[in-house]
Order: sequence, then structure tokens, then C-alpha cells
Amino acid sequence: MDATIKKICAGDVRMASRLIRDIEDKIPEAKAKIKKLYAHTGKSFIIGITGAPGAGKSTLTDALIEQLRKKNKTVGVLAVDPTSPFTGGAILGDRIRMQRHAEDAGVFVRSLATRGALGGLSQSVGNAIHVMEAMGKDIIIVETVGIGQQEIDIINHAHSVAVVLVPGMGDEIQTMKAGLMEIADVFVINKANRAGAMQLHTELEGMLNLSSKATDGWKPPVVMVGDAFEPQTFAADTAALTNKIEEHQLYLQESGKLTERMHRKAMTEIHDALRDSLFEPIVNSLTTSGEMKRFAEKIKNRKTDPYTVAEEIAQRFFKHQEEK
Ligand SMILES: Nc1nc2c(ncn2[C@@H]2O[C@H](COP(=O)(O)OP(=O)(O)OP(=O)(O)O)[C@@H](O)[C@H]2O)c(=O)[nH]1
Ligand SMILES: [Mg+2]
Repeated sequence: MDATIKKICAGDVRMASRLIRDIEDKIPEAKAKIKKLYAHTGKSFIIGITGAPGAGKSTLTDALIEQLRKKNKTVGVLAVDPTSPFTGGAILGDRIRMQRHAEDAGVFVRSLATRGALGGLSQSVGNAIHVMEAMGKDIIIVETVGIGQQEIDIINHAHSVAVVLVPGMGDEIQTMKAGLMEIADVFVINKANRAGAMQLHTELEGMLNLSSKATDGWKPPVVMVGDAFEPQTFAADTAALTNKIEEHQLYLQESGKLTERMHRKAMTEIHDALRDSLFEPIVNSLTTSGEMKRFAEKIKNRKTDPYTVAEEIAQRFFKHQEEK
């Protein structure tokens, strides 16, 4: 076995961190490493935690780590920062927030920034998860800000998704519009000591009863989590949240839905890889040659249309393949 792979599979933090950084930096060798690592992945349970900026996701993740460690589970955490220009401080904040686990060999926390790669974030997230899987972590928590479609796609890498809402932020309904309602397996009403928490709970239950989820075998529970600065109630609430997530894990396993989700994850990975080896090289070569700019000009002046251009490019590419 490749020395790096062997080390990562033995849980080597330095090697794992280096590979995650290479994945983030899109270093070509990282892909080769992932190929070799792949056979050692796929055994962890992956939890996605998403919600609006500042909803308390990192604070919750930190508490979940603690709860899972009490149950002797090893934990990997990937904090995804898809909007780094705006939340530049978030990564540092995450690190500080979860630092108390830094000495614990059963916990591995890393952040991942986007660096503006075209559609590459989902793939980087998938690969960073694989590194943690190979390390043998029982549970991997992926924290991502739930704002755009891309962030929702990232959730395709998770088996169970917790959506975090906060009362009184005025963005609950907007969050729902973004499609988060569809992907949630567990809802968290965080900072539930605030005014409006009960109302939000009622609204959510109402929506859930109307949705197809009500009859789907698993109706997403709504868990209230109180103030993080009240250690006792916070610990009890986050323990309840951990139990709900574990219930969902059990449900997935027993109903056969875990297999379905794993299939979905595999599809996501194929799509990401195709984008990487097919779409991006074509776009890059057209951009470098200046042809992309000329196509855009022609489309802008209505000399042609985007479909004709795409068909022409596709034909050229497939012809090229046949000649090979
Ligand atoms: N009052 C109060 N503040 C909280 C609670 N939970 C988190 N916070 C604070 O809210 C702020 C944001 O918390 P984070 O856990 O970083 O939230 P996040 O969702 O991870 O934020 P981003 O990753 O930046 O989107 C921090 O200053 C926390 O200390 C809570 O229950 N009550
Ligand atoms: Mg955070």
C-alpha cells in the first residue's frame, strides 16, 4: 500500500490534513491519492448540519462532538466555508470553538474553503469526507451554510441532514424556499429560549404535516435546543438531538433507505467527477484559446444561439474522441 494511504488509514493527522489541503488547493496528485484511498472509505455515518449564517451550527457541532464522544464514537468534522469573502472569520471561529477537542485523538476537525472553483466545492467536500472515512472516523459531521443551491448539493454527501433554524431571524420562510425543507431529516430550533420559538415550532409542524414527508416513514422531528450559555440545559438538549440523529440512522439502516442514500451519494460523485474530467477541461481550453469570448460575442449579437454553440462544441469533442 502507498505510504501516505497507509498512514491515513492508521489515523495519521498530519498526512490527512495535508491531503485535505491538497484537495482544497486542487493539486492534481490529490486525485490520484483519493483513487487509492477509495477502497477504504464508505463505512462512516455522515451527518450534514446546515442553516443560516450565525445560526449556531458550529456551537451545536461542538456539543454533538461531546455527546458522541461520550458514546465512544470517533468523530470527524468538516466545516465548509463556501462564502469565504463574507465570512472570512468563520473558519478561525470554528477552530477556536472546537479547540477544546484538539487534544482528543478521537476527534479530527478541519475547515474547507472554496477558492472559487467552478462547481468544485461539492467534489472537494466529498473527497475531504473520504479522507476522514479512511481515517476510520465513526461519524463525520459536515457543517455548511445553507444559502444557495450549491450548499444544498453538498448535502448529497450526507446520510442524515439537520437543518438549524433560529426564531425571530425573519429568514425562516426564505430558508424553506431554498429547498432546505426537502432535505431536512431533523429540524433544530436553536436558541429556543428566544421569543417566537414556540410559534416557529408550530409553523414547522404544520408544514411537515402537509408535506409528503408526513407519510414517508420518517417524519423529521423538531428538536428545541436552548441557550448555549446555559450549560446544563444545553447539554440535555444536545443529547436529545444526538439521540434523534441516531434514531434516524437506525431508521435508514432498517428501512433500506441507507442503501438508497448511498446510491444517491455515488451518483453525486460521478456527476462531480464528470464535471471534472469532461466539462471543466472543455471550458478551460475554450477559455484559454479565446474561443469562448468569440462565442459569447456572437451570441450577444444574435449571430447564433447558446444551443447551437453547445452542439457544435459537443460534436467537435465526440468526433475527437472517435478519432482517438
Ligand atoms: N445567545 C446565544 N448565542 C449563541 C447560541 N449559540 C451560538 N451562539 C452565538 O452565536 C454566534 C454564532 O454561532 P456559531 O456557532 O458560530 O454559528 P454558525 O452557524 O456556525 O455560524 P457560521 O458558521 O458563521 O454560519 C456565536 O457568537 C455564538 O457564541 C445560543 O444558544 N445562544
Ligand atoms: Mg460555523
